[in-house]
Formats: sequence, structure tokens, C-alpha cells
Amino acid sequence: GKRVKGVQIFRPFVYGTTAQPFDEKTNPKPPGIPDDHTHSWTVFVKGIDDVDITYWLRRVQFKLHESIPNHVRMIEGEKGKPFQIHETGWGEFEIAIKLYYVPESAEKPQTLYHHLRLHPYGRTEAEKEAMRLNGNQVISWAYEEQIFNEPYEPFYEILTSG
Ligand code: SLL
Repeated sequence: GKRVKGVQIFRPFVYGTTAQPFDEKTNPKPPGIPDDHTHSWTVFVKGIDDVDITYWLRRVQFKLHESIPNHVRMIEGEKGKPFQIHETGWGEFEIAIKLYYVPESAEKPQTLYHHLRLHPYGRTEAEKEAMRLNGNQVISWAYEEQIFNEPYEPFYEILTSG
């Protein structure tokens, strides 16, 4: 196949974690969760404002801490839905997020790293007050742009026909 010369396509996305302490009122602990688990949390990759990204991103592998059962998880893309995992636990750690692109792209997988944040270290009092109003959620999100450099023609069609 031929590449489209001199063209770069950018596709924005967001990835990160959202954590929330267990609390009787705002986030009750479901039955069966171990006693030492203090938080529920989510790790995700998604489009800005939940716009679909599965036309370029096929699947995402999340590598969690080894203390978590079945710690390597592959999530297949579903149109318009975030790639995500919900878990519970007690500790922070680094998550490896491996992006697998659609086959038409001929791109190799790429890995991002994200620190799961459970605790609001370093936040200002105003930020902590805002968090209290929001169920004490600890939000740690990052904006990223995927660059496709001189994409193959059929993939260029896919990228630009949305
Ligand atoms: C450390 N940062 O380096 C810590 C590790 C591991 C967190 C934190 C286990 C959850 C489960 C969990 O929260 N692990 O048991 O499913 O030692």
C-alpha cells in the first residue's frame, strides 16, 4: 500500500484514573470486597467528551499491580464506549496502558504509563473542598494526542471519513 505523503493526522484522547474512598453515604462498600480495600477506582482510555475512538484504537491492555487477581486485562473496543476497568483496592501503583491500533493502520502497539492516585496529596484547600462536594473523588486525567504520520491510504480514508 501507499502512504499519504506529507500528512499528519492528530486524534485527541484522554486517559487516567478516578478513585473514590468507600464511605457509608457517598460510596458504600459492596458486599464481598476485602476488609483492607479502602477505595473503588477506574482506569480508562476514551475520546474527548466520549467521542468514539474505536475506528483507530482496537483494544487496550491494562497491566495492573501484581497483587490484583488477573492483573493483565485486555479490553476490546466497543463503539462509543470508553476502554476501562473498575477495581477496588488499598494502594497506589503505576499502570501500564498498551494501545493496540486497528490493523489498517499497520502501527505497532504503544505503551503509556499512568500512576493510580487514591489520595489528594498536594491539592489546595479549595481543590479539596471541591472534591468533598464530589464524593471525595480523586481525579487524575491526562490529555494526549495520537499522531498518525503519513498513514497508509486505506487508513487515511478511515481516519478522515468520520
Ligand atoms: C507498593 N504501591 O509498592 C504499593 C502497591 C498495591 C495495591 C500497591 C490490591 C488490591 C487487591 C491493591 O490495592 N494493591 O488485593 O485486589 O507496595
